[in-house]
Amino acid sequence: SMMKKLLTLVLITRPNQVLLGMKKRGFGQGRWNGFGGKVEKGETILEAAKRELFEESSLKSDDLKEIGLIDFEFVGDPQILEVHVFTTSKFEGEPTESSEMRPQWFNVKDIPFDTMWPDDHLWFPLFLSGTKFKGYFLFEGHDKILKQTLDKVDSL
Ligand code: 6U4
Ligand code: NA
Ligand code: NA
Repeated sequence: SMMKKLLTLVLITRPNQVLLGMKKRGFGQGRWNGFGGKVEKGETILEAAKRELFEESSLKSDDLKEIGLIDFEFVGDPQILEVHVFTTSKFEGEPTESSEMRPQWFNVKDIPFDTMWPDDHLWFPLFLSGTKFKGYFLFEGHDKILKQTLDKVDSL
């Protein structure tokens, strides 16, 4: 709807590690995150996830699996961000810095939550254990969560 914006977020894994990118500009600048962005007219959410992954990291994957769905609301903004979270361990290419993201592998025990969106430490454990989830977070600004829900689900 007019008040929902569709976004993607892709988390690439290899044994005991996750690939994150330092966002160099735009929304979430200065934070480590997965790769993703806005779904454009005429593409599916999955197509958008693959496109943004390639644009931001140079990686290609035909194996993206949706594992999470998170709605973000910001006080004073009627638009909800509906973020579709995907993951895979099957990909081609070498992570390469783009104008938007500087990729780096992190050990799962060493994920830089202090330099990530404040919701991430809440749902990353579900993602890392292969548990599908749905969440809702109400933010005041970009640093403070006022309300939240997070549920494991069987399907998205
Ligand atoms: P463009 O048009 O590419 O300049 P930009 O403003 O940089 O857009 P974009 O498209 O990269 O934003 O999308 C924002 C990304 O941040 C998406 O992958 C979704 C993700 N994101 C937004 N809020 C988040 C949050 N609270 N936690 C999180 N990821 C979030 O982990
Ligand atoms: Na983006
Ligand atoms: Na984008």
